Amino acid sequence: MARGRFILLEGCDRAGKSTQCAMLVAALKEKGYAVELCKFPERTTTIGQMINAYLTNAKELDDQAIHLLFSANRWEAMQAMKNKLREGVHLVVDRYAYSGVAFSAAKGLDLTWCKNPDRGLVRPDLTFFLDLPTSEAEKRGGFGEERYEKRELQEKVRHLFHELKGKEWVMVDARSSVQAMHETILKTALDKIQEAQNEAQSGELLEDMFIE
Ligand code: NYM
Ligand code: MG
Repeated sequence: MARGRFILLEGCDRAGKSTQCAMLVAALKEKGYAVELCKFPERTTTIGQMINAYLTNAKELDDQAIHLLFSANRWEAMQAMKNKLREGVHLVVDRYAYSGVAFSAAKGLDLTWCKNPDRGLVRPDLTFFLDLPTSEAEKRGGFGEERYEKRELQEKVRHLFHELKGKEWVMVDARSSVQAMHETILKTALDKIQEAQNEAQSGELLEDMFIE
């Protein structure tokens, strides 16, 4: 049995990631695939609750401290994610280490320093980057509710995402309709899953996030 595929959706705030993640999970399930949704930050854990307090402005933290908490929030999920992938379950993931680096570096932290705590996490097999101009994001409902949802910072984050673009990235124009985006994402994800199933070898996990 082939291992599950790690499919990530990344992007700036209000790009439509959560909607697309939910639609992708539902469509893959309907086709009979074992698939689960993961989300970062995962706000339900103890670390996640600290992150939530920071994002909702209930708590102040140094930039370095919150950066490390976001990373720890991924590491605390890692064993469970690896187990799922090895069991053949596909994971659809809403944000990951690219968000971690892009948001912290946008605040002025050193890029290499930002990557280091996430080094060695499982790397996604496929990353969709939902690209949306900041001027469009601002018009969408809810923008500005949380920390980081400010025009100037989002511009920097978007620029950094483009700099971080990895070889497994697929760019998606997030100005397209929800349905059009879904169709593109589903087709590409199915190709990736089927390509994996045709491999003679089931494939090892890619445990080399940010390791060149
Ligand atoms: N964010 C998210 C970070 O700053 N670092 C991270 O590692 C991750 C995963 O949290 N503005 C930021 C990006 C978002 C915010 O994410 C909350 P969401 O997807 O809106 O819950
Ligand atoms: Mg958000």
